[in-house]
Amino acid sequence: MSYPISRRMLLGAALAAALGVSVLILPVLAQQMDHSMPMPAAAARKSTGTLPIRAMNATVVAVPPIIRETSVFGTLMNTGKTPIVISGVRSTVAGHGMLMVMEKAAGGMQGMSTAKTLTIPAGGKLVLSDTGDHLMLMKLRRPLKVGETLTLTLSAADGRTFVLKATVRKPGAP
Ligand SMILES: [Cu+2]
Repeated sequence: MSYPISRRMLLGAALAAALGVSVLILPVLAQQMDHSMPMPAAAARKSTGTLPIRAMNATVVAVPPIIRETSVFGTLMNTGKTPIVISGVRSTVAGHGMLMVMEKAAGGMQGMSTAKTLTIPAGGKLVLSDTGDHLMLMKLRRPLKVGETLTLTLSAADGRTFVLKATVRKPGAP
């Protein structure tokens, strides 16, 4: 059985497209699989070091046991010379953590929404509060006790982390 010419050309084009795609993909796969190859610049910058952060008044807001999520406030100082881009927060007491920003919605109302990153400017600070940027711990695995210190891990896009010790406090308490 012979296909009409248009059909053959279509098949040929499909084959060429498939080949073209594989030619593009293969080097990428080879780089990912062969660890002896020189790493691309972006991956080479990956680090496991500690972020140059100083934390002040780190607070996990105390919530009734029935509430399964809470906020984290405080001030994060960047003691380094380059901006710190925080891309995640986690803690063993929570199923997952989120980065939050306050935004003005269309009606002028303020609402919080998730953010992929929060940035601490070089030599500057990021204030985490109930009216601005903050962190949230979701799916809490156990009730939190007022006065206990929780360990949170902040991570940056470049792979560095910072262990944040935060005290559980009632809202408004110093
Ligand atoms: Cu929130």
